[in-house]
Amino acid sequence: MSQERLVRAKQRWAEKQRARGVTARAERSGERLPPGQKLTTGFPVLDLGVQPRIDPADWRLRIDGLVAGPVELTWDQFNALPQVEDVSDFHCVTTWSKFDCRWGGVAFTTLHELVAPAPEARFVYFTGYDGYSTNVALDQCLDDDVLVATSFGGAPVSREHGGPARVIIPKLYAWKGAKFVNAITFLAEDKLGFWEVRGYSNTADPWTEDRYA
Ligand SMILES: Nc1nc2c(c(=O)[nH]1)N[C@H]1C(S)=C(S)[C@@H](COP(=O)(O)O)O[C@H]1N2
Ligand SMILES: [Mo]
Repeated sequence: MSQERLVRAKQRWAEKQRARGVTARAERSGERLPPGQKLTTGFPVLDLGVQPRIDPADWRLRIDGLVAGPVELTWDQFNALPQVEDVSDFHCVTTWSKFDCRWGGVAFTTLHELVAPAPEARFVYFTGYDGYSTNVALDQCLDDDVLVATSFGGAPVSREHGGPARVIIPKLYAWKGAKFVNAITFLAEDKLGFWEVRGYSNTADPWTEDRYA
């Protein structure tokens, strides 16, 4: 077969497969959807039954622990930091995933630089205004897709989804991202968060179905 005909034949085959939804199925069972997850187009809400209402004038983000310069940022100070956007997939341990979430806010690495953690700091403990907490190894937080997000899809993060600001760590199950975030603490020793003390995995890798400890 000539190369031209081969290419045409492949193209027709690809179009047919796409029409039959093969691409979508392959994506669901293949590389993009972690094992045991189902794709959702909605955006379920998971919280502790409280959605704190925080006026931006009262909002604070404290960053402390083993750092050279602890800070307590106001809403204006936080928003004056360099802003980034990142599109990522969202995987909840209760088996739903959402693709192509466009988050905007401040990169974790920016906050890390701002407070200059000591070399002994190897863990991060996040606290939310609702009393939620979660812990993550510092090296997991330093990927450039880890954000303290204030926008979703170009609009402010809604209260139900953790506004004014929530943490996003795309490579881990979503419980590792604190909604309504209020404090970020750098620690030398790991300290288990809300779900981690209740049997959820400490490492939370969706690709190995690392769900419960
Ligand atoms: N403050 C706070 N953050 C939280 C939670 C919570 O209850 N409180 N739930 C976690 C869980 S289990 C998941 S799956 C995601 C859910 O985010 P969503 O409600 O925007 O879907 O937030 C995580 N962060
Ligand atoms: Mo979750």
